[in-house]
Amino acid sequence: MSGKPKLYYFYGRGRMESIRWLLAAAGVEFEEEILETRKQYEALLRDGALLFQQVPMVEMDGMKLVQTKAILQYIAAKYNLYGKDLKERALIDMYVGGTSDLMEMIMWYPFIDPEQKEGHLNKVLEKAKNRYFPVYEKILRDHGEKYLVGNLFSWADVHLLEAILMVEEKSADILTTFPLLKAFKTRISEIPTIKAFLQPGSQRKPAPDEKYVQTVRTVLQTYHKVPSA
Ligand code: GSN
Repeated sequence: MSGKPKLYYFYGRGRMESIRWLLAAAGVEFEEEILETRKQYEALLRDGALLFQQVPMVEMDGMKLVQTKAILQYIAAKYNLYGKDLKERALIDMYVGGTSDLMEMIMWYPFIDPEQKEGHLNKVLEKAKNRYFPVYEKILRDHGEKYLVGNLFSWADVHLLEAILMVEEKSADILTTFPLLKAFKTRISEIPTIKAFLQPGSQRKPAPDEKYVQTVRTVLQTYHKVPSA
């Protein structure tokens, strides 16, 4: 064993991408087992490797971690990206909760029936613009600091940058009316570990395509019921 965390997921973003982002931001190298076939997934089930028969699963520190939020919280705490005290931790959880809700709506987009895609996307962009981004813009304006919580780089910053880039892929000029978020994006993107993750050839995954959707459906043998935005 290499000692590096090993990530079990598809070749795509889905629920694993925020975990990749957080490990990369923390400067932690990781390996990936890419699930391409139903057989691979069944082998994991047979081995009892997936506590709730679901991925993401991350093998690290002698554990087989599942449940995306638990995995992220463990990594954030282990690598000092989770605030200085319980109150900062609560703020980080709240801010990450918002960016998670926003990103989850975008995560479902490729699985939506074609005729519903445009309506879903419009709702997501409306919420980004009128519900989520104004909150983070105000937080940065009110305290005037570089980072969202405690004047210290945290998981909340990593998650917000991931969300901003994801929304920008759908609407390139979304930050026009959010000058502080624009500056935040530039600032956080310059952090060396993040800068490296943003370079081509990193373990960051591309936006989902039809092949990704088909692989997920084949491996899990499900047709996702998509929650509405
Ligand atoms: O956040 C979490 O990790 C869990 N609460 C949900 C994990 C989950 O739903 N995983 C899916 C694949 S990733 N995309 O949705 C999964 O493994 N589904 C198979 C199943 O039988 O539920």
